[in-house]
Amino acid sequence: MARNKIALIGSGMIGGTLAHLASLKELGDIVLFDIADGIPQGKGLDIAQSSPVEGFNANLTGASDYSAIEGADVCIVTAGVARKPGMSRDDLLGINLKVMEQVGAGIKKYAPNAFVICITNPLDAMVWALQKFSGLPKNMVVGMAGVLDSSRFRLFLSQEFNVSVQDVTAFVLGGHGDTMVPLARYSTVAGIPLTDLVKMGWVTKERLEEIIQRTRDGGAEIVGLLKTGSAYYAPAASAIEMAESFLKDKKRVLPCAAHLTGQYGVKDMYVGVPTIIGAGGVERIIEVEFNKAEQEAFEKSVAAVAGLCEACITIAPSLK
Ligand code: A3D
Repeated sequence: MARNKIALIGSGMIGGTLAHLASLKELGDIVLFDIADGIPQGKGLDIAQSSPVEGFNANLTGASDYSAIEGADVCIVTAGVARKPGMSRDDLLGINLKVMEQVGAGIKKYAPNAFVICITNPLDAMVWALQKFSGLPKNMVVGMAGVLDSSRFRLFLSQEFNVSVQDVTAFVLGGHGDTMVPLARYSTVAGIPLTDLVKMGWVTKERLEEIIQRTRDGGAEIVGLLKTGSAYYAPAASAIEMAESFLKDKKRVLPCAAHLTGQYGVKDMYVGVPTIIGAGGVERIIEVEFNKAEQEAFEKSVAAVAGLCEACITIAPSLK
């Protein structure tokens, strides 16, 4: 049986980390793509040279021509620009929208059967535009944000409670980052909802709110520390978890920016919701009931994403 082929479109900080993680996990052969000629080739060769030491089998190649991604099973898109201190994700919209147009055309031509995971920011608008530019089936194009947001939330909760990260689950919905909607009722420590942990005196409501705000600002905290770019280890690990669920038909329940066709009252938009990812791409969207406060927070988040999609249409009217 031939190995899977994974195309990484964008070979910057996240792209390089994706290549390393996918190699270590032996997810398949890897093509790194970038417009900066030499970077994908250099990173591919460097990682390949670690294979005898690490003991993994994978072919790594670098390219600046889309024909190299031909027949890819998975495409992970990080092409574009990342935030610098003082920038919001939304500041990236104009530049990255043009990049999505090129990437969409490349995927449409050479990898129309791929499962596509978009990471480029502003995430919820870029994945929406990428699906339209590529014309791929909507269930085969998703955005990575929820896995990262919930991973950050899980880490901060595990540190607060002094328990293993493995025993903390988190449930987040909505747009990426600032308007993320964490559902405390569905986030647990070993099955005990956070709302019960408040009653049990493990954490106050106020402290929980601080942790949620730190999670929302999780990306900005790292941008502020790094000063030259944004987070890449955790975003890469999160996208790899999604790719692995597709490639191995694991049917993981993962929060992703998925195309909604009326679920949660939202139509033709990508918003973070719990999904099941298997060999069929997004195989199911899980709909839970909201209470009033959750509904309001979700609607606010959806409105923010809708505003970004409108801004995309102004720049690229063909997206309408
Ligand atoms: P960076 O290290 O700058 O890599 C981006 C790469 O894209 C560079 O190597 C560029 O040369 C390349 N590139 C630019 N234009 C094109 C093009 N037209 N075609 C192909 N390649 C191109 O950034 P990064 O890897 O740190 O981040 C990549 C993206 O992910 C940014 O937009 C970030 O904002 C975003 N990001 C999203 C999350 C989410 O959780 C959604 C988290 C962290 C970063």
